[in-house]
Amino acid sequence: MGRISDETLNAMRQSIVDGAPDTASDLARRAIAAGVEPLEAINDGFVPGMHAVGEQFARGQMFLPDMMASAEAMRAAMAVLDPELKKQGADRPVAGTVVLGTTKGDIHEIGKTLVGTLLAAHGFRVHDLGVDVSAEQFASKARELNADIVGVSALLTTTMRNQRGVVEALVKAGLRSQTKVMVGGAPVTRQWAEEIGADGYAKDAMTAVALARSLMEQKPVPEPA
Ligand code: B1M
Repeated sequence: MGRISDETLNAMRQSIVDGAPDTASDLARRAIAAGVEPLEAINDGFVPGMHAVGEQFARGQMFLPDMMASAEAMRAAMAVLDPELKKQGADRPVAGTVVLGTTKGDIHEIGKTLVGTLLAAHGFRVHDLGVDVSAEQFASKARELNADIVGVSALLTTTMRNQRGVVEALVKAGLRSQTKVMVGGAPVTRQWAEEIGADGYAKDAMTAVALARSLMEQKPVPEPA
C-alpha cells in the first residue's frame, strides 16, 4: 500500500474547505491509482477538511452555502473511495444485519454513510434508511429484516434526543431483547448512550465496526429449531 505525502493530505483537506468537488474526486482517484488505502485518504485527508469547515462555520467565518459546497466536495471524494472500500468486504461471510440511519430532523449523512460502508466492508449486511428517519421507520425495518443491530446517527444536539425515541420504539415493538442499538455522531457520547439505554457508542466508523462485532458476540445464540 502506498503512503500519502503531507502535501497530498493538505490538498485533500483544502479541496473540502474550498468546496471543490472536481479537485476532491481527482485527488481521490490519484490516491487509489497510487495504491493508497482508501480509509487513510478519508480519515487523514478529507475528514480533517470537514472538521475545519465545522470550526469555521461555528466561528462565523463560513456560511451555510459554503458548508453545503464542502459537503458536495466530500460526496465527490466518497463517490470514488466508497466502492473501493466496499470491494474489501465482497466475499466475506455475513457478520450480522444492521439497520442504519440518521435520526428524525437531521439530514447529515456523510458520517453515517461512512459507518455503513465500513460495516459492509467488514461483512455486515447493511440496510441504510438514509436521513431524517423516524423511530417507527427504524423499528419497522428492524422487524422486517430481523435485524441484529439498529445503528442511529445524529449530528445535532437537538436531534440526538431522537436516538432515545428509537430505543423506545424498539421496546414498544417488542424487539428490544433481540436487537442491539448502537449510536454515534459528533455530539454523542458514551454517557449519553448509557443514559438512553443504547447498547453502545462509537466515536468513528472503525470503532463502529469493532462495536458491532462485540455486540454480535453479546447476542444470545438462538435455540435450535
Ligand atoms: Co451541519 N452542523 N448543519 N451541515 N455540519 C454541524 C454538525 C455543526 C457541528 C457545525 C458547527 O456549528 N460547528 C452544527 C451542529 C451544532 C450543534 O448541534 N450543536 C451544524 C449545524 C448547526 C447545521 C444546521 C442547523 C445549519 C443551519 O441550517 N443553520 C443545518 C441542520 C440541517 C439538519 O440536519 N436539519 C446543517 C446543515 C449541514 C449541511 C446540509 C450543509 C451539511 C451536511 C451535508 C450532508 O451530510 N449531506 C453540514 C455539514 C457538512 C456539517 C459539518 C461541517 C460536517 C459533518 C460531517 O460530514 N463530518 C459539521 C461540523 C462537524 O461535525 N465538525 C456540521 C464528517 C463525518 C465523516 O464525520 O459526521 O462526525 P461525522 O461522523 C463520524 C463520527 O461522528 C461517527 O463516525 C463518523 C465517521 O468517522 N459517527 C457514527 C457518525 N454517525 C455514527 C453512527 C454510529 C457510530 C459512529 O453508529 C450508528
